[in-house]
Amino acid sequence: MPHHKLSLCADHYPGWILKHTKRFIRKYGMFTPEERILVAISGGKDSLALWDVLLQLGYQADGLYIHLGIDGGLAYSDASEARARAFAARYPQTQLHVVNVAEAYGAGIPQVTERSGGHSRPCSLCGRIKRHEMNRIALEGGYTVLATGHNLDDEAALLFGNVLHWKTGYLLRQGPVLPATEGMARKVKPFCRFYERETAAYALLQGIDYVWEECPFAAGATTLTHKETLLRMEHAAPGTKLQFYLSFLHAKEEGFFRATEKAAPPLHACEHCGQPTTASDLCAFCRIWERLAEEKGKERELSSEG
Ligand code: Q46
Ligand code: ZN
Repeated sequence: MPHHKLSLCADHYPGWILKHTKRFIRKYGMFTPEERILVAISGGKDSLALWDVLLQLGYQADGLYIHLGIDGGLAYSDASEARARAFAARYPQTQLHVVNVAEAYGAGIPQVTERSGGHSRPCSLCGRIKRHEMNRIALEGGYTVLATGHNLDDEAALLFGNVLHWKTGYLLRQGPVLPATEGMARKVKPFCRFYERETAAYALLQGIDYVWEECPFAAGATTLTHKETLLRMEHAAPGTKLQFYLSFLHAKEEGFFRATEKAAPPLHACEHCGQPTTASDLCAFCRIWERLAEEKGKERELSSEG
């Protein structure tokens, strides 16, 4: 780890990750040992490594896997679910919640995207669905905290994109902890200061079997371009990403980013699911399924006319 001027052997490396995760959890006030944590599991290295670390540290952490119905010739969602289930079997004291979107709501991400008639991109639909379901399971299960495995590479790329476009609203919300609001669980990112290769090394050393492939819809995403740019900068000057992110957090602490006087739009309970939304009737998640039902209805009409 040239950015820390530190080299560790396989015996000591996992302990280093545990020690620093615990330090970050305390430093940023993410949660206490008394709280119940729901870890969003994708089947990839970061989320499984995070679940492992939290359990090793003695936290009460359960997992949630959301099957998005993505195949892409790799049976991507099936393969990811299998890894999540195999990992959960290593810790009998924990629970893995599984939501299958197609079974629960009638269509997976590819079908929802197809029926949106090119109006919505898969990742934007997927993001809305995942956020809603994670929050739903957290609230229903009595979890006060929702933890995701975002690492430093993810956070630095997100920050880079937010800065490029000066998305001040997003910059205000970005950080290791997003506090709970009415109807929304607290969100935390305990791995936000670890490089991707550090979480991968932890997963490998712990013998965690994870999905190596990227989601087929990730290709061409702008965050990947930002990651490549940052990687080049990191090669030229090790520690660049860490410095970029930590300096941002420091600037936030100093009050560099402030909420504007403009009042935030009022929140209402969604008429269908009850989750908070700025819309007056349905939340963004319920609108996806309402539109899908309308499309299906139109198709039925057309086929009966034909
Ligand atoms: S799973 Fe979903 Fe990601 Fe796949 S469709 Fe896009 S958002 S790339 S983290
Ligand atoms: Zn809703």
